[in-house]
Amino acid sequence: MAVNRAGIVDRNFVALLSGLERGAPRDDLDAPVREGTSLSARRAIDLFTTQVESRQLDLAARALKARNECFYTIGSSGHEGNAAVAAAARPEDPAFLHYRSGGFYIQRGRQVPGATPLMDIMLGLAASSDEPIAGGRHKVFGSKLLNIPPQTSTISSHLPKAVGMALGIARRKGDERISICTFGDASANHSTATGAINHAEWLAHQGRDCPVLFVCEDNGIGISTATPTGWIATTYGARANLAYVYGDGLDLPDAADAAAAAVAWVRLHRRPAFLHLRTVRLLGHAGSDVESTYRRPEEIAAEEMKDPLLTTARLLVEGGWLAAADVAAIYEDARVRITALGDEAIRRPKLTSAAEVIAALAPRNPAEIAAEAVTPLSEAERQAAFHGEDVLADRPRHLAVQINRVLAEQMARIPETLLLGEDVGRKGGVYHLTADLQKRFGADRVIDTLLDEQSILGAAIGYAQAGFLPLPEIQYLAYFHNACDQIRGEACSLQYFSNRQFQNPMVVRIAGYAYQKGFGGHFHNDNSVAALRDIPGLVIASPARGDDAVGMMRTCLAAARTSGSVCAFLEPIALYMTKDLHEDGDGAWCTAYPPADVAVPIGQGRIYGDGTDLTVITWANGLWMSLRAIKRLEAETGARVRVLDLRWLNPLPVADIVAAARASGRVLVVDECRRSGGVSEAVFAALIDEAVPATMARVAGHDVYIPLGAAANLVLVQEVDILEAARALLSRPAAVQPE
Ligand SMILES: Cc1ncc(C[n+]2csc(CCOP(=O)(O)OP(=O)(O)O)c2C)c(N)n1
Ligand SMILES: [Mg+2]
Repeated sequence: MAVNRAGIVDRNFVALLSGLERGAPRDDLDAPVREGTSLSARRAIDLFTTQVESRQLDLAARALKARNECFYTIGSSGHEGNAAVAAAARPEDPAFLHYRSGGFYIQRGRQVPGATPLMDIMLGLAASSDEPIAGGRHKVFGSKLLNIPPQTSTISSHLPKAVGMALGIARRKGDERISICTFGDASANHSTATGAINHAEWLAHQGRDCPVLFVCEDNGIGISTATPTGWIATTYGARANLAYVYGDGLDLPDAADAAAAAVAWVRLHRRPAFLHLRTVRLLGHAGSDVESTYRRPEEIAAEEMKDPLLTTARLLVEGGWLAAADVAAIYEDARVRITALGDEAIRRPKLTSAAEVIAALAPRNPAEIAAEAVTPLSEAERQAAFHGEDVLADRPRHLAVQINRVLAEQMARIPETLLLGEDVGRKGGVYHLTADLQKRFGADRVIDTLLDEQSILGAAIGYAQAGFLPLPEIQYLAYFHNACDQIRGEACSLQYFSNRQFQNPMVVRIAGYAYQKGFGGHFHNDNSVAALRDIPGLVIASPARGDDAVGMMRTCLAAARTSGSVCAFLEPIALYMTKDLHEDGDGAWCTAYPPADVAVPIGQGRIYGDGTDLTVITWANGLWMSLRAIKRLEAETGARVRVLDLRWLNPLPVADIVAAARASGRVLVVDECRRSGGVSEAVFAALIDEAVPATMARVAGHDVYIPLGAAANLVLVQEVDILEAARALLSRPAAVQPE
C-alpha cells in the first residue's frame, strides 16, 4: 500500500518547528530578511504565508480526494518558491502558468484587491460550477482579474502563446508589461517549448522586442524520468539571445532576488529571459502516483528534507523575525481556513447539464455577426485597401484575386487585424494570395514569420489575447497537421476553459486539398480534413469560388471580432487560379467582387440548379468537378440534378443538406477527402440523424497519401467517378418523401 507522503510532509513541518531556536528577536521588518538579499522580512513573511496556503491547499486536496470530493491532485508542493516570481512581477503582467504554480497564483491574488485565490483554487478542486475561471470544466490556474489565462494540461503548449502575448505587448507604445510563462524541467524538452524559446531568440537576434520571461521550475524529474543533472543550466545557461538567471526556489531570498533580477531585465530590455528556478517535487507527481515504484525510500525522504517551507520557516525563526509558535500559527491558521473553504466548496453547485457544459464553448451571436460582416468601408479605408481601384466595377476574377481583395478590405477596415505566416509579406505568399498587402499595410501588419507552424499559430493566440485579430496563414494543409494542437487543444478551448472570459479570435487561412496540376505529391495536396472537423467550436469555411470566399471571409472575421470565434478558412489551391468551368475560355469560375452588403452566414450552403431527380452534395474542388460532370449527365440522360455546395464544414449546413436531399430522394456525396474521416461520413450521419429518406451513394478519395504526378488521379475522385456514381444512383429508385 502506498505510504501517505502528504501526512509525512505535514508532520515534518510541525516537527521542525518544535526543534527550532529563535534568534535574537527583531522587529525592523523592512530590513533584509538575510544579509545580502533585497527581500525584506515583511515581504518574506508575506511570501511565506502564500507558501503555506499553497501547501495547505495540496494537503486539503488529498484529504478531499480520499472522500471523493476532489477531482484533481496535481499539486505545487515543493514549488512554493514560485510565489517570489509573482511578487517580482506586476499583477498586470499576463502570466501563463503550469500546474505547479500555485504559489504564483496565490501571491498575485494577494496583490489584487477583491481577489479570492484560495477559494478559486478550492472551487476548481471540487469541480464546482461556481469556480471563477473554468466554471467547473477543469481545475486550472486562471483568472481574468489576475491576468492569468487558463492553460490546458498539455505541457509547454502555452509557451508559443506567451511569446505571442509578448509580441502583442511590444506593439503598443509605452506598454511596460511583460509576458510570463512557467513550466517544468521535463517540459523544457518539448518541441513546443524549444520552438517557443527559439522564436523569442529569433526575434531578439534581430533586435525585435519580445518581452517574455520563461520560468523553468526545475524539480529534476518529469513523472518518473529524471532530468539529467545540469541539463537545464547547460542548455539554457549560455545562449546569445536569451538572458539566463538562476534562482534557488528552495531558498526564498535567493528565489526572490533572482526573480526580481529576471523580471527587471525583461521589463527594461524588452528581450527574452530564462529564469531557472530550482524546486523539489513533494507528494509525487499527482495523488495517484506511487513514487516508491521508481524512487528509493531514502531518495524520497531526502527530497522531503529539502522542503522549501522548512527553509523559509528556519530563516524566519533563526533570523529572529518570528517565534516558532508564530510560524506554527500561520501554518495552522491556513489549515483551518482552507479546510473551511474546502467544506464550503464541496457544497457549491456543479455542472448539471450538457447544455451548461457546452454553453461556454464557442458562443456566437448570428445577428451581431451578420451586422458586422456587412459594415461598408469608408472612403479612406477603400483607398487604403484598393489604392483607388474600383473593384466592384472590375470584370469577374478568379478565387485568388478575390481572397487577396477581401484581405485588403478587411485589413483596411479593422485596424487590429494582422496577417502572419511563412512568406506572406515580401513574396506575397507562395500563391500570391497576400501579394502587395505588406506594401499597403506595412511589415508590422503583414508579418513574415519564422518557419514554424507551431510558433505561428501560438503567436496568433498570444496576439489575439493581447487584443489583435490575427489571420495566420498555413502554407499547406499538411503543415497544419504539424501544429494542429495549437488550434485543437489551445485556441478552441480557451473560451470553454475560461467560461467565455478570455478569447483568442482568429481566422487561420490554410491552403489545401489536392488536384494541383504540376505540383504533386501528398504534402502539397493533402486532402484530409478530419483533424479539423472534430475540433469543438472551430468554424470551418471552405469556399470554392471568389464571391463566396469574400462573403465567407467577411463573416469569419465578423464572428472572430464579435464572438471571439476561432475560424479555419480552407482554400482549395487547385481553384485559386481556375477561371473556366465547362469549356476553356468560358470564364465561368470567375466572379464579380461582391458589394459590401454581401456576406455568407455561417452554416449556409449554396444550391446550384433545381433538379429533383438527383442531389449532389459536395464542396470545394468537388463542387467544380460535380458541376462539370452533372452538365454531361443532364445532357446525356435528361435527368435534372441539383448540387449543394456545403461551403461550411463546421457547422455543416444541416438544414440545407436535409432540404436538398428531400428534394430528390437520391443523394450522391462527392467527397474529395479520404473515405475515412471525410466529410461524406458527416453528411450521411446528418441525414440519418434527421431521418431523411434518401437513396445514398458517395465517391471519395482512397485512404492513402497522394502520390506524385498523374498517379494522384488514381486515388482521388475524378469527374468520371462522379458521372458513373450519378448514373448508377439514377438507376435506383428514389426514396419516397413523406407527405
Ligand atoms: C504534451 C504532453 N505530454 C505528456 C503529458 C503527461 N505529463 C504530464 S506532466 C508530465 C511530466 C512533466 O514534468 P516536468 O515538466 O518536469 O514538470 P513537473 O511535473 O515535474 O513539475 C507528463 C509527461 C502532458 N501533460 N502533455
Ligand atoms: Mg519536473
